Amino acid sequence: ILLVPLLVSLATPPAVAATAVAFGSVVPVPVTTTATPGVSYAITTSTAVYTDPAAAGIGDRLAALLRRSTGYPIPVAPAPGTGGISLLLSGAPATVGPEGYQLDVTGTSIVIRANQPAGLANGVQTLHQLLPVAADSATVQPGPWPVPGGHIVDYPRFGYRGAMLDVARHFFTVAAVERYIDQLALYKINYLHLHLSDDQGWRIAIGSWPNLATYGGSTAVGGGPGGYYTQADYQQIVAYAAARFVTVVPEIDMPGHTNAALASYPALNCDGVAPPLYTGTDVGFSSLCTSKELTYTFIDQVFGELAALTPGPYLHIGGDEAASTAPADYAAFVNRVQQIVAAHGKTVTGWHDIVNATPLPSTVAQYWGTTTRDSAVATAAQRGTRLIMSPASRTYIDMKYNSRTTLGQNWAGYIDVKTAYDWDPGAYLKGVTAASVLGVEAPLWTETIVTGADIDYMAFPRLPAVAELGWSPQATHNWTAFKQRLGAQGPRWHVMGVNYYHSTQISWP
Ligand code: TNX
Repeated sequence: ILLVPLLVSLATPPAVAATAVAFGSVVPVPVTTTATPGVSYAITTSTAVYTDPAAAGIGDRLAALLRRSTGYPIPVAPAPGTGGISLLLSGAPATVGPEGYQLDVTGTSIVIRANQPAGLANGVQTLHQLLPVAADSATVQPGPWPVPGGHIVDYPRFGYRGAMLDVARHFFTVAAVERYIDQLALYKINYLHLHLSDDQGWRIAIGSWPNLATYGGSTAVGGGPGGYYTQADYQQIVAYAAARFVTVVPEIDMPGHTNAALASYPALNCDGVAPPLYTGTDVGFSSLCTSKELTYTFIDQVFGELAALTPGPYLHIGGDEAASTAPADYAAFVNRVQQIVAAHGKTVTGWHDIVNATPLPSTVAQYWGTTTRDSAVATAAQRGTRLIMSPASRTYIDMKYNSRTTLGQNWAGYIDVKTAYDWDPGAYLKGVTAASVLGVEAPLWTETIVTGADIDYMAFPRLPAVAELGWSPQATHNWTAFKQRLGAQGPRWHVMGVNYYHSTQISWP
């Protein structure tokens, strides 16, 4: 009598049981979800993926995901097909725009419709979250593979949903960045901002200024070996991201945060003397020499090479914490750098300090302050400057969760999940309306972050919280509902090997 249940429980794989997910248990929460109770689609050995030709790459990646855990052949064929999973660039409501989609799961098929490939990619990410958690296993699992039935119509609130990774304070390999890109894409984050230079390291090879990478990239916070991306490495990251509908925004921080560059080339210094490399964590002590013509030749050549390698629209010029640059010099410098970036056909983004210059109409300022009042930023917004919202006390995922967190900093406070989630990017800053807000971004500074497991720990579960603020309509904002959907992601992260923080604010299943 006792043996039978014991055998049954032994035969059930522990953490990866292939049970159906609740329909609508998706992060970010879709605009509208309608479950069809009692109906589900079963992925079987005869399931195929049918795609419009322009979406073949999206179909291939979905099929690869399904093959890995199901062991089924999952062929990819041109649409139309009968049954199976269809990715179609027709029949989507116009209201879902370029990034939205419609998803229908019935007993006989799964159909995702969108107006653009980006929309299909987002629909596939929703489908991914509706797959049993076991689908994220790297090895073949027994199944079954039910997808809950229902109808979703979904599109983003903001066009810019970003994450920043500081690869300057500590260097992260191409593989680590690609892993992060996969994690971003799962939560419909569509911009990856790479902080490629700072006092402690220069992380991108520049052909016309080779010492930047080879010498300026040779250390890191704490004195480690550092590292840098070759231009081929950078292009690989850009292409990997693009295939997942993530656009890379490269940042070269200036005029401050430039010790690595100043150490690499004596001529960039006003006194012609290169400082030593720096491995500490102070900020505000370095400045490019704003009065030297060579400085602008340098910037033109660096941004020229970067623009040629970067298909996305934005180049980020940093501009933060320029405490060693006189205010008038700072304003003139930023104004001139904006022109250089524009001459290379790109749009400037910069930390919000740049509103102290005269932003071009196209320039985007990234708000990183700790208060909800900033009159200079509000005035700039009223004059047309668009904002990316990264308030440090909400979105800085390098902040500790609480006083017991060993990684991270606390200058902007402690940020547990509710603090990261419970604010409105469209109404956060006094005097700034949602119309000025391009979107949100969660920056991860890495003074204390060294490994991929460290990135996981700080990003999860806060990154999905910020992702939901960027995607989901304000009308759906609800902490109680959010924390339930977020908790349901825990078993998936476990299967994926994500080292997430088990916040006590969430009841993890
Ligand atoms: C401030 S926020 C910085 C970074 C640091 C970060 C640490 C901003 C634009 N600059 O240089 O890494 O604090 O949290």
